[in-house]
Formats: sequence, C-alpha cells, structure tokens
Amino acid sequence: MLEIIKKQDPELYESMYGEYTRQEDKLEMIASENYVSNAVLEAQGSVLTNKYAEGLPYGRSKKTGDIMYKKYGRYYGGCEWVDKVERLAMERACELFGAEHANTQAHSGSQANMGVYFSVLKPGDTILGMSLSHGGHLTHGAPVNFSGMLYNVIPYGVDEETGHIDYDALRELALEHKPKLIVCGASAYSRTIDFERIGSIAREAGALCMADIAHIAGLVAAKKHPLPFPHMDFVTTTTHKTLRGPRAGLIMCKKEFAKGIDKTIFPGIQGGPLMHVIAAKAICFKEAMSKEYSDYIDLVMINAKTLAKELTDLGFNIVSGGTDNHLFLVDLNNKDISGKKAETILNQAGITLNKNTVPKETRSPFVTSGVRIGTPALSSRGMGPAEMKIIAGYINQIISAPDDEELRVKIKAKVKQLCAKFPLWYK
Ligand code: DSN
Repeated sequence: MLEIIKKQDPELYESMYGEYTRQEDKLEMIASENYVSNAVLEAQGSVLTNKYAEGLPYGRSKKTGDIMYKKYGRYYGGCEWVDKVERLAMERACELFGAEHANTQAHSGSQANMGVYFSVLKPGDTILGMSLSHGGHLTHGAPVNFSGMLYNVIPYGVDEETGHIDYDALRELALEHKPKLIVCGASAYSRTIDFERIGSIAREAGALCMADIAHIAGLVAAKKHPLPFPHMDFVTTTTHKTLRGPRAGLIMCKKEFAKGIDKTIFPGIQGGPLMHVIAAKAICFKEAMSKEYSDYIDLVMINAKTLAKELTDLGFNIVSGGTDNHLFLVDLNNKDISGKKAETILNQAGITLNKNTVPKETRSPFVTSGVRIGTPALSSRGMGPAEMKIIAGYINQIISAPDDEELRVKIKAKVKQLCAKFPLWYK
C-alpha cells in the first residue's frame, strides 16, 4: 500500500500511512464513516482522473426536453468512454433507488442539496428543514450555512420527550408558513423517517419535498428502510456513508425536474465532473444490489440494536430509547461528563466517535451532552453482536473512570487486539 508515495514523498507518506494504521487499529464508530471496497478505491486512483467531461453524456430534444443519447452533450472531445461510465452510474442509481432521473455529478452532499435548492428556489423563499440541534444537517437551513443565509428557514424537530420527529408539529408549521420546499432527512436521528407522511404534508401545504438520505442510503438501497420515492420530488445523498462508496454526492428526482437539476449542477454550480469518482459511484451502486450487501446492512442494524441495548443495560440513556437504523445518540447527562470529554477519552482508548447535541441540550455544539455512535464501519470489517457487547463494556469502563489514564492505555491495547482479528483488506 502507498509504495510509490513512500519512495517519492516520504514526508507525506508518513501521515498517509499513519491514517491507514489509525483506521486499521481503532474502532471506527463515527456513524457517517465506512471502509470502501478495493474496487471503489481502485476506481478513484484510476486514469479517469485525467479526463475533463463538462456537460452530460447525452443531449436533449429541443422540442420535448427528453434525453437523447445520440446527441452530444459534452464540451470536450474524447468522452466516448467516460460517457459510458456516467450512463452506467446514472442507470444503476435509478434502479437502486427507484428514481426517474439521476445526476451523478454532485461532488458532495452539500453540493447535491445546493443543486436542488438552486433549481427550484429563489433567495428569500421559505423552506422547512430539520433543525441541526435536533439531528438535521447544516444544509437543511442552519444559520451559518448558505441554506440559512439565502432562505427563510422554518426549523422543525423532534418531540423532546420521545426523541421522535414531531410530525403533527411539522404539519402545522407547513400549513402556517406555506414553504416552497420541505426538506427531510437527518445526520443524527435513529428512527425510521416516514417519507409517505412528509410527502403528503408537503402536498397538503402546496410544497415540493426533498429527502436527504445521506445517512440511511445504504438501508434504503437494501430495502431495509422505506423508500423516499414516489413520495418525494427530490432525493439527495452522499455515497460514502452506509452506501459504502466514494466520498461524493448524488441527486435523484422526478422526471419533470431533471432538466433543471442537470442545468443547476453544470454550468450552475460545478465545473468538470470527477469521472474517477463517478466510476467509483457506479461500482458502489452495483455492490449495493448484491445479496452480500443486503446481509451487510442487516448486520449494521443488528449491531446498532445490540450495542444500544447493551449500553442501556449498563445505565446509559439512549435518545428515543433505541434505534431503527445504523446509529443512535447517547445522552450523557446522567453520567456527569460532556460529549466533548467523552469523545476525547474514548479516542485515547482507540474508540473513535463524535460528540453530539441531544434533545433539551444545555451545552454549546462544541461541548454537547451526548455522543453519536454508528456501526457501519465495524460491520464492514465483519464485527458482529459478540464484539458489540465487548465494545459496550469498554465504553462503560472508560466513561465511568474519566480520570483513569492507565485504564485507557490498557483498553487501547485490547482494542488493537480486537481490531487485528478483523483486518482491513487493502493491499
Ligand atoms: N458530517 C456528516 C456526518 O457526520 O453526519 C454529515 O455531513
């Protein structure tokens, strides 16, 4: 691994190899991270990175706006092979998620969301989005993000007692404020999202609706979470979380919005697409259609449930009482420790996760009263419920003795041994 860089640039190599060993030797429990396949990695390191392909792998009929593969839609010559790559990625995305149209060029989840907003909203329009402190994403209308700066954002959230989305309150807000767009989806929400209900609220309020499924894309692809289409007009996602593909974005939409989305991504907000990354997306979509992948998602969900149950039995408060997906939030208020401190000491013991706000939060987002825990990466390396029970024990020991540095050193060594039983597959 990294043999050429090792010879050519030892200074850089040291840090890159350091990151590789960190991934290999530690328990990666950040809910949005994963380990890609060798095929996904190979595509991203391929010669497709050399090619400019601004435009699309098709033209459109001037009369109807329909896609015409015979028409040339690129601004550069020599795109005959990358055209095939991008079409494959688009077709596979549509098949996987039941979409009428896919644009696979978005470089990231934020750009995918920007692509949708810019295609149907004008500055000052009203949108409804899940508040960041209740589990939403920055791009769903946080004041510090372009979405919060450009639009009139009405935030909705969870019922602070149950930790579940308050759909009745969401409906009332929608009917009162008549938003142009309702955005659903979350970065820190452990329960099934009722796309059908949100879609019906949007129609009642005369709004368009978009689901950002970045976190649960793998569960949706494996049909272990209800599908957003046909209830949503737009679906955006990243491809690198539970979906286990390259670090990138994807937009899907109903056919009537296809032309607007394509135009907004290029030339609207992006230049040349990253063809090596689009190839890697095509690979991950194919992988996500397999039986192995479906079994993997089952394991991710069983592991999350097992870990949440074990921690509950050890006296931890899990927000909403459990999980339906790949992650959950731990409210540490009864443990007399902040999320920041928990993140730091767990990392010192080889357990990587992130601090997170919890319902009724009293601390700042830099400190927080909780942590977010996810199982996608551990499940990719083959860990199962037996390992989740061991890990719950480690977490409990560390949080119960926050000043015990020696304990952290001991557990770090045990974590390394555990990880060695589930080696990464990179050559
Ligand atoms: N940063 C991502 C996460 O951790 O959920 C969201 O984009």
